This record gives sequence, C-alpha cells and structure tokens, in this order.
Amino acid sequence: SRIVTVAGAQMGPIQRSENRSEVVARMIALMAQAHRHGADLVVFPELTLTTFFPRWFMTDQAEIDRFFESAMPSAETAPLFDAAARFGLAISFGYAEQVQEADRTRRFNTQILVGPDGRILHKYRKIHLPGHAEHEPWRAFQHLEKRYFEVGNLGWPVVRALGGHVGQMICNDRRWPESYRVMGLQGVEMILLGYNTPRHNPPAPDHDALGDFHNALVMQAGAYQNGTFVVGIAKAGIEEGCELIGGSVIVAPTGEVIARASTLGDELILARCDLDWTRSYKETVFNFARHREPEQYRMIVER
Ligand code: ING
Repeated sequence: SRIVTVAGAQMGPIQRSENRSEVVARMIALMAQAHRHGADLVVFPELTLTTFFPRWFMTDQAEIDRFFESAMPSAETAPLFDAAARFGLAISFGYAEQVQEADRTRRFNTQILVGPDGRILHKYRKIHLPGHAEHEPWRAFQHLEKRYFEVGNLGWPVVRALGGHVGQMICNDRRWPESYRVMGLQGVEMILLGYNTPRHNPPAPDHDALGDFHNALVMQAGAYQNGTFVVGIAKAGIEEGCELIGGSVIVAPTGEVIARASTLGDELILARCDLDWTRSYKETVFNFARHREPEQYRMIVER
C-alpha cells in the first residue's frame, strides 16, 4: 500500500480588507493542525490568498494587480514555505499569478504544489475560465475571470509526487470531464483542486438550490471514471456580501466521499488515501488500453 495522509484545509471567507499576512497566519494554523494529525499533504482552495476579486468590475490595472502575486514565494508567502518545511508537509494552494513571459506581462489563475523541501513540484494554470469579460451590470455581482486571467498554457500535467502520480485543476475545471480524462490518460492517482463557487449563478438562478449537489456530483464522477482520488477544497462563507458554497470533499477512486467539511469556515478534513486503491479501477472497468475507442471520440476534439 502507498498511504498518503491528506488534509483538506477549507478556508472561510476572506474580506477585501484582510491582508496576505493575516490569511497566511490562518493557513499556517491549519497546517499545524494537519501536522498534529500526521498529514503528508495539505490542500488549500483556489485564489486562497485574497478575496475572490473577479466579483468586481475594475479598470485600473494597478488596483487589479494588487490581488496578484508577482513573485512566489514573496515576503508575505515565504512563511507558508517555511511552515511546510518545518512540518514536513507538501502544500497545494491557489493564487493569482502575474509573470513576465515572452516579453509581456501575463496573468493566470494558478495552483501550485510545494514539496516539504520548498521546491515547486507542480504548477497548473486554470484552463476553463467561467463567467464573462465585460461589465454586466444586470448581475448582482460580476464573475470576470475571462477579463482578469488568460487561459492556462501548461495543459494538465501529471507528475510523480507523494509516492504516486499527482495532478491539479482549478474550480470550474472540475465541471468538465475532459479535465479529469487528460490526467486519467497520464495515470493520475490523486487530483488536487480548489474552488470559490458562489451559491448564486446569475445566468442560471434555477441551479442555485443544486449547487452543493453539482459540486459533489462532478468530483465523484471524475474520480470514479478515472480511477483516481479527488481532493476538492472550498473557500467558503460570505465574502463581501457574496455567499460561497463549502462542501469540501476528499473522494476515493470508488467515487465515494470519504471526508467532507461541515462548516463554512476554516475547517480541516482528513483522510488516509491508499494510492494502490486506484488499481482495482484502472486495471478493470477503466482499463483505458483495453476498453477505450479513441477513433470514435474525434468529435470531442474537432468540434
Ligand atoms: N467558480 C464557479 C465554479 O465553476 C460557477 C463558477 C458558479 C459555475 C456557480 C456554476 C455555478 O465553481 C469558479 N471560480 O470557477
């Protein structure tokens, strides 16, 4: 068996006035708790260093850039790396990444996996950006990820880490089966993801009552259909008047939820995950080499 003791660190709301050092202190408190429970890994939400700023229409790039990290680690985030090394933990967390690439400034919604030695083991940039790019005043709140971020340019890599094959995705990605399957085809055994999901989706208010159901549904399906663990961790609660769902979960390759958050605040969930548990699915019902018919799937890519 290859047991990874996984902690999910659900974060409660982060208000606009809260600075990075205050957030980092909350994160380190959860890491200390995880360490006391013998965790090997702590997974934090999407954009876990600031409030979910795409809810606002902003035009001043300097104001927008105050929500981005132009260095990782920086003075404010270095304590996370130090705590990971001190506790011998790997950590996965999301942040708004500003980077100079190909001689221009680029901005991504990013999640990184940092090893206990402080090395960045995996970086993912969000590919499925939900919402819209222009101001839509009819909405109770905006969802301007298409305005503030570029589509990720790193694909969905799977790396060797934690004694197995590990991948990451972010928030809206979890609703798209392709995100899981691209990693499933690379033999992924544990997918780490964070999310900031408003309870209310202005274009489809009739979906609101099903928010928690859809959240669990997509991660349980993705886990089962690709024989992988899925760790899905929320930033939850009421941020600047906007309610975000909780429902952080750890899902087994069976599709069963084996740990779930009960609150909408900072809350640690835990599970001992035996990566060998994936084999019974990857070698039988989802033996891709034996049972998939890619020639029949072309429409998925060509449309
Ligand atoms: N948030 C949401 C998500 O995909 C959304 C967008 C909200 C989709 C409600 C559907 C319903 O979970 C992010 N950040 O992607």
